[in-house]
Parts: sequence; structure tokens; C-alpha cells
Amino acid sequence: MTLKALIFDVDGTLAETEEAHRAAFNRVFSEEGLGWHWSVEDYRALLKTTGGKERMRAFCGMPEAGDVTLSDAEIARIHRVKTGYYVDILAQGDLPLRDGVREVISAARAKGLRVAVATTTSRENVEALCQCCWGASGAAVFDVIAAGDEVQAKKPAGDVYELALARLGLRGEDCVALEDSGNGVLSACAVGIPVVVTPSVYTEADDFSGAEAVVPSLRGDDLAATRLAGLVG
Ligand code: XBP
Ligand code: MG
Repeated sequence: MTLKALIFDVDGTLAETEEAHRAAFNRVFSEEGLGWHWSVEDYRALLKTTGGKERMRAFCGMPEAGDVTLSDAEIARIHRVKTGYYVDILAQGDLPLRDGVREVISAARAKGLRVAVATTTSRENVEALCQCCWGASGAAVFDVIAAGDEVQAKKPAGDVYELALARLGLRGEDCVALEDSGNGVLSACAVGIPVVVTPSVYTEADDFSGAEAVVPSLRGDDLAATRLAGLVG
């Protein structure tokens, strides 16, 4: 089967974005006087719930949240402020792409493959990352962007990869998904897309069974033993 497209997860795969998300959450929590602060260890556990609004909802049910109760509308409002802070952090322009990402995307395009995104985060955050790392719009970097709030169920459900496939007009077997998390692997596998995993700082201990390969980075030498061998270089 000829490879026709690469479909990239965003957070943790294109760049180590989660510390920027965590800082944005903690800033809005402090400003709202919620008495919440997510440490690195808290956040590692909380990332099992994908999606920022869903993560806040899950935290509301935990003893660490104290006696705070938030309606869905309040969570949505606080999350919109969080998104603004995240975009502001990325606008500083100093978050790098992970090793090999730029080269893999350039090489894929040069070989006529299409390049897509299937993410749990918002389109606005994808735009911010593209501006930060490529100085270009999302549409200039990616042929297709499928984002979290466009689908009913976020990862580990397959919905967002299904949407990316529909927009590409391709089948799972025509593509490779690039992921960093166990939830991402489950999502891509749910719609029959082979997955290459590059674990990120927050997902190193995840269960990647189901993935076709787990490699440290997307650099050419790390990809040598995967079906993406020969793409770069
Ligand atoms: C990662 C996520 C996201 C981010 C925060 O998803 O779960 O929720 O942590 O983004 P992926 P939002 O790796 O699939 O991109 O607050 O915008 O949801
Ligand atoms: Mg990810």
C-alpha cells in the first residue's frame, strides 16, 4: 500500500506544548480565585483526560478541587480565557518543534504526500503553534486540520482521526499517524491508521500497545526501523 498522508497529533508530538497549557491553566485558576494549582505530577495524571474543558470537569470531581463547583458554562468561559493565555505564551515565539518534525513535514510534502492534523486541542491553538514554529498559518502548513471541538468524542475515541480521513478522502491504511500518547494511539487505531509514537515528557509511561513503532524522535535515524524509513534524507 502506497503511503498517501501523514496525520499529526499536536500537543506533545509537534512540540512539547503541555507546559504552556499548564501555565495557562494555572494563571486563569489563580485569577479566578479557585484555589487550584496543577503541579507537574498533578498534570501528568490529569492528562489521562483529554481536552482542557473535560480535564477541568474531571478535576471538579476530585477532593483536590476543594468545594469549588463549576457549571459547564463557567468551565467554557474559564477555558476560553485559558486559550487566550496559551496563545499569548506561544506568541512569544520561543517554543521549538520537536526534533525531526520540520524535516519530516518538508520531506513528506516534497514527495507528494499530504499532511494533516488530528488533535484534541482547538483550531485556534493549532494556528498559534503554526505561527510560533513556522511563521505561517495552519492552512499553509497542513492540508487538513481536524480539531477537538469539531467532533462529538475526543481521543481515545476515533472521531477526530475519522474526521481527518474524511477530509483527506483517504482510508486509514493509506496514512500513518504520528502520536505521543496512549490515548492518541487508541484513537488512531480505532479507525485503522498505523501509528508511529514519539513519547513526550508527559507520556513516557503510557501504554503504547497497538502502535506499530515507538521511537525517540522523528529524526531520520530514529525512523530507520519504521515504515517512514527513507522519507527523510
Ligand atoms: C492534548 C490535550 C489537550 C491539551 C490542552 O491533545 O489533551 O487537551 O492538553 O488543550 P493532543 P485544550 O495531544 O491530541 O493535541 O485546553 O485546548 O483542550
Ligand atoms: Mg498528544
